[in-house]
Amino acid sequence: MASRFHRWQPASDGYRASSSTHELRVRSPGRGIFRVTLAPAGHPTVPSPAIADPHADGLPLRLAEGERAFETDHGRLGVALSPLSVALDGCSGLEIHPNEAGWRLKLALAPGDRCFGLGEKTGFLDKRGRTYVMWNTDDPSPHVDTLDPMYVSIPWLIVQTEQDAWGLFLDDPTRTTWSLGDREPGMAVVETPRAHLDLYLVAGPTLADLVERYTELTGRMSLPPRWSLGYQQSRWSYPSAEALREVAREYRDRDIPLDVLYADIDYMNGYRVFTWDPERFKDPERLVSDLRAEGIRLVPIVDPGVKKDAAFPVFADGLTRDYFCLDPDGVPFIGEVWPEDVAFPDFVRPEVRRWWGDMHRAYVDLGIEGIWNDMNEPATFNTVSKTLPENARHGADGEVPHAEVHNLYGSYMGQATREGLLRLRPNQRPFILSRAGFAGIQRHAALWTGDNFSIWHHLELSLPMVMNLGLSGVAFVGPDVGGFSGDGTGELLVRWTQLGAFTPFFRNHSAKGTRYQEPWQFGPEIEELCRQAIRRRYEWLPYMYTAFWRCSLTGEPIMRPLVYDFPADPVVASMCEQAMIGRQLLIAPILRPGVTQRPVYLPEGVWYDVWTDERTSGGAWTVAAASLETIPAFVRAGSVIPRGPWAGSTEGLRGDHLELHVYPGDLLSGEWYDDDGQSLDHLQGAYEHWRATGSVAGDGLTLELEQLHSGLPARQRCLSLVLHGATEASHMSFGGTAVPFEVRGTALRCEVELKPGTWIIRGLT
Ligand code: MIG
Repeated sequence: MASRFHRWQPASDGYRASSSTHELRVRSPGRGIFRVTLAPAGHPTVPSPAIADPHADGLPLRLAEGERAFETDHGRLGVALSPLSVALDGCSGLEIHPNEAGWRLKLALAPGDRCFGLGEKTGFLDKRGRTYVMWNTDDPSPHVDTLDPMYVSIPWLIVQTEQDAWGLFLDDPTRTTWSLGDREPGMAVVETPRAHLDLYLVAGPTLADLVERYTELTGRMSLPPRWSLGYQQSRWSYPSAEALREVAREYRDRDIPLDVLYADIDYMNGYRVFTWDPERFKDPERLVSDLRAEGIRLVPIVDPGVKKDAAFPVFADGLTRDYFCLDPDGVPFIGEVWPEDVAFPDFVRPEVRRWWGDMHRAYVDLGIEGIWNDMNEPATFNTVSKTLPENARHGADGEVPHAEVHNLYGSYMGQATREGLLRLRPNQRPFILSRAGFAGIQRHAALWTGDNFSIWHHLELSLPMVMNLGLSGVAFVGPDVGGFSGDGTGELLVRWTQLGAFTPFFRNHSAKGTRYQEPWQFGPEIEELCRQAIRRRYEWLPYMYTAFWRCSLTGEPIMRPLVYDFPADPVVASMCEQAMIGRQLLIAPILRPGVTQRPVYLPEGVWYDVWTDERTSGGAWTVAAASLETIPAFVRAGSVIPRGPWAGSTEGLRGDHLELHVYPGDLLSGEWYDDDGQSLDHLQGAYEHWRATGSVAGDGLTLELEQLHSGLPARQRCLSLVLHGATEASHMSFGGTAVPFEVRGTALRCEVELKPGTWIIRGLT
């Protein structure tokens, strides 16, 4: 880009400036969002599939400040042409420099600036001080801080300054590099090898604003089926239908809730996708329906590699249609995965996605409702890079080099699978779990964080990893509970299960050759502790489900760092050994063996210990007791939390018994969302949404329960109202009628019919 840019010219959707070789464009695709593209003249930049709606209308843009800034009604972007740099209002400038065939971006970081986001990365919450590469990779080594890259690439950086936060999304699926105050002290340096620079600058000022805007751009998770929020058990592998039935039997006999069992790769006939081993899985339809009768869904794994076997119809058909990725010579690239030689479907092409999606009829016809996508980086064992060569070819004419779409492969596979399931089961929510992905993966699949180890460090690591994914738009995520590789201990499993009960995705999974990891494998004491933790998940499901619904509307992460909710508190600036689950619950998991108490920081306000109802004033550290049955957990004063009795599976949660748990504070608020848990009818209004608001004054409490939306058939339901931190009252009424109540330890409780009304308590002590 040797030559200079001429003056700004208005364009159909923004402004452009040209040099003799390049075209620079500025647009505003949404409130507080500016898109800056820089590309060789005559070669317009096309958004990647990360962008949910590439045709969305932008906002009108005005030139301001003597052509040195652009304005919309919702923000301002400063732009200098020589040297080229862009800056959101009040934020430091991002310099743009040519770099070999691509670009280098430079940004000065102030000493207190923190770096969040970047999707799935090892290390702590603040990513500053290291260099990260975006290149989806299946690396079996332990996920220590120096291991990079991982399975997922999300080129979205949040810069949290001491005042506010802003974000940078580089819509570029190639191998970009992010050096955050590492190679150049005090500088963030981002490099792309691609000639097309496609940059979004997103204004805050809060993390909540940023995630909302980023997910407006890259899309949001659609509400998953309720069963996928339940507890799940997996193993590489339960090798036969009988083995799976046995696990289901154990869960039911032991009265431990369970919603999902997984069939890992050994269910297949010679690792051929869409098939079942004729001996070990003689009657999969029967297996699926028998498990289903117990409230358990079976989710099979589906890898992208199609066994190279002329007699295997999927391979033969894919070959005839030319649907596989090609090597540089134009013949199908043959990798080596579990089935030995395999070809890789070219998911980049819509017709291939459709073909693949339709193939899921083989599963859907058996009653299967969810699919687990693995190895979709894609991983192969027979190349040095452990993936396709960068010059392998995609596209109908083999015109797209692998290097340009590598990071998209997993997302495209998730899209193919989701769209296929939606076609095959119209109006039923699919569940897809993926290992790899790019920005926007949240529209297609949930993620688990891959092959961790059964070690305490990986329990701790899961917190910042899940939270940075949440800040990167992917809220439905969790680690393998108990750890995947290596043998764990009973104590580790208990602590991990206690945390898992509050992470968005909650699945116990373990590797071949390691110790079995179901809750009962470590003796009756450990089993009982896991049972309690898993039941807790079901008790809190109304709260979790409501948080999932919120997330589907605004992108609001379900599990997030404290800085998200308390941005002004310097103590929590980079904190990641505690987390918020939704707006009202704070958890502080135990992360070391033999530990039965831990320091917990409670931000400003008053907090209730969930297990003892003890009140503590925040803005201070406290020490929480945590014998092996307890995960320290605190609720903000003023919260009204929907809960319910546990059941053996989400199916048992009939929604005919709701509990509202009230934690007194000056002002009370809470909400509850419910629907049928499985169809898309909620998008047409078939849901209900309740709001509780009220106050505590003197010795009285008033709580008004309103139904903001009632789109479900009316039915008789029971509501338990529970007031925590109180031991006596003189009078209680609901909807104008006096109601009897009982004192249970440190709470007062009454049962009424669930309907709108006002709960009034007098004479509280
Ligand atoms: O090369 O399917 O991350 O969850 O159990 C290992 C076998 C392949 C890796 C996944 C893991 C799964 C395993 N897979």
